[in-house]
Amino acid sequence: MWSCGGDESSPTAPSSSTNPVMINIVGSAGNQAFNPNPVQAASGTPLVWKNNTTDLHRIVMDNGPVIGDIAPGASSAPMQLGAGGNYHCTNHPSMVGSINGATAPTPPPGSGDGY
Ligand SMILES: [Cu+2]
Repeated sequence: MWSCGGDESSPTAPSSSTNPVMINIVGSAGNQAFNPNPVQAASGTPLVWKNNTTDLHRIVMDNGPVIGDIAPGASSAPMQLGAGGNYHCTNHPSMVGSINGATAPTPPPGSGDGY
């Protein structure tokens, strides 16, 4: 449920007209919970996570920046994350993904939900 009016199409992009790169959340376990994974995005390209599952996910970069809580069916705000890096979900520790990595990360051992 949205708390305020539907103006999601209003342009808020800064100087460039770079379209965001979408990362779909398609599961709640493992490195195949994200698609594509790894995602390829040029430095400075905004990234948007879209939650296609029925679970709440909290996406956090491994090096600190918090993408935020993403409700089922919702999308994150566009995030510019420099050159990229790995990220994970704090609600589901086996959910791991990469921006601009060569391969998808390996879920940490003992992180529960295998797939
Ligand atoms: Cu999650």
